[in-house]
Amino acid sequence: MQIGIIGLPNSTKTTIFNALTRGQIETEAYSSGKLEIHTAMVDVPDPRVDILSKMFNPRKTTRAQVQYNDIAGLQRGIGEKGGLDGTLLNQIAQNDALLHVVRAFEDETVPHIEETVDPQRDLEILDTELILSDLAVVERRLERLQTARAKRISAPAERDAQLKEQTLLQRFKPHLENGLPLRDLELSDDEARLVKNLALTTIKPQLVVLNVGDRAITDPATIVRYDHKKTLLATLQGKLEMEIAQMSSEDARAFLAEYGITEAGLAKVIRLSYTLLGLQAFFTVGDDEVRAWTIPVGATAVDAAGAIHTDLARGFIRAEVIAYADLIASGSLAQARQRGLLRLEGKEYIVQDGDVISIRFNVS
Ligand SMILES: Nc1nc2c(ncn2[C@@H]2O[C@H](COP(=O)(O)OP(=O)(O)OP(=O)(O)O)[C@@H](O)[C@H]2O)c(=O)[nH]1
Ligand SMILES: [Mg+2]
Repeated sequence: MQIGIIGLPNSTKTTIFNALTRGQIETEAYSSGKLEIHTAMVDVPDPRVDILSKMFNPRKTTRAQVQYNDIAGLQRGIGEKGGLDGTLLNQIAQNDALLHVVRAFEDETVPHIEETVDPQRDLEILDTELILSDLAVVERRLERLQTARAKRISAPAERDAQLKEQTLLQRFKPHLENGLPLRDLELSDDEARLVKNLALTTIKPQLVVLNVGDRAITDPATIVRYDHKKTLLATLQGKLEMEIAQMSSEDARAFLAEYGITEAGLAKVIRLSYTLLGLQAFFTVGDDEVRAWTIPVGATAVDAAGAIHTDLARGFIRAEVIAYADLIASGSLAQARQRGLLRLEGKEYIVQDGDVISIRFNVS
């Protein structure tokens, strides 16, 4: 899973990136305005993995991971005239979801490119740039498809797909022209696949993070109104969270308690990202390794096998499954087996969040 951090210049993107990745990238009061990307992988915090690891005492414990990309270089006006610069656009488009950082704190020592602090306005400025950029992408692609049709340069099979794509893009265009993000549109899986390789940005699920500075505001609705599909809002105390992320876990716990913060920003943002992207975890366990894996909600046992290795999906026979809570309540896998809590499931079984799974397979 890759999450791209976007926001206006000096909106505190790098601060949030550091908070999420325990990073030490320098943050500055003045924005350089250059295209600059920082990348880091982060373990997904999941207390269930710690507990399973204690139970099995494996040689290796592997957590699911998320990659954060801190993308600088967006500003007002950038989406007009043919859209975003190709490199910047690709940097944004390669992510599964976008984390949009918006400044929501006053501090005279930190300049604001729009002079005043106004989260609603800032949210809309960047939104508009991305919508304009998508509109440029859609118009360019429509032109290309029309030329291909006029010149009949495509093979018949390809022509059918292109016609479908054209119909879909013709639906996108007025929607974008009305100033709305593409993620508001209901798309079938087939439709989503048709435009997957176009560098569209507003089609991506978006998590808006309001940096509230040192104010303990937890309800984003008190700051902005932003009602879109596949969109979640959260508040973070940016600088504070960054400092917490850079502490030892013991110090961090004490600090969180002192400030009345119930969940560290890192955990909160990852949790929301999972919700936003419709993801969940399942586990594999053993003396060798306890490991967390990420799959979409609704994925089947054979999908889970495929997440581990394509061979496991190909040679899939059965999945041996136990719910996390049942395993913990039993005390051990052997006990759980004795109690008859391990189930054998077939290919079509819908995996539940926290399932502990062992795949039986046969590849010849
Ligand atoms: N008072 C206060 N200042 C903050 C907070 N979070 C970040 N800042 C300051 O805001 C300034 C800009 O932060 P950055 O994280 O560098 O912003 P950015 O969006 O990465 O900037 P560019 O990449 O240059 O566009 C820095 O001086 C930070 O110290 C906060 O919670 N409170
Ligand atoms: Mg930065």
